[in-house]
Amino acid sequence: MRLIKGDPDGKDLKIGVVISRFNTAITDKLLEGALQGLLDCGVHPDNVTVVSVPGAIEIPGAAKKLVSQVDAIVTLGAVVRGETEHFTYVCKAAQEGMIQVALDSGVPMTFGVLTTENSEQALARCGGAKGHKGYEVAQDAVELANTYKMIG
Ligand code: INI
Repeated sequence: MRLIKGDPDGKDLKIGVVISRFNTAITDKLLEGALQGLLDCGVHPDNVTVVSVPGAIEIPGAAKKLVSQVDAIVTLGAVVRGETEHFTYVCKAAQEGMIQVALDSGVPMTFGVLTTENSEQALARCGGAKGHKGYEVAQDAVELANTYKMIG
């Protein structure tokens, strides 16, 4: 049997982070955790490119522009249901768009877009009781970049 699983070792990797600003109180925390996750994997800060976009819908487009420059992309955002049907469309656009870019490019991408009923649930997932999605998906991106390199 041949097991292919990358190490969470980022010392030779270039990583892109696409962060949306909608619900900034949440996304600022996601970014902080993601940058820490990358540092803890040994990614050099000079090898991290952060692209800021207005909202989750804009994430796939920015990621598509970035793919040729990096080994993996971390996407971060916060879609909170609130009172509006818009929630469903924003979630779907962000999710499907990211998957399309990842499949078309072959560059690994991780999905750190929180989709929650309210802000409390989101905050619990960026350094609260439910862990830190930004930190997790940053480290997942490093592992995946190495996995893809191993597959060849
Ligand atoms: N964008 C988000 O990232 N989160 C949201 O919760 C959200 N809501 O609820 O509307 C949201 N909308 C903006 C959208 O992503 C685009 O930026 C906007 O439609 C302009 O294209």
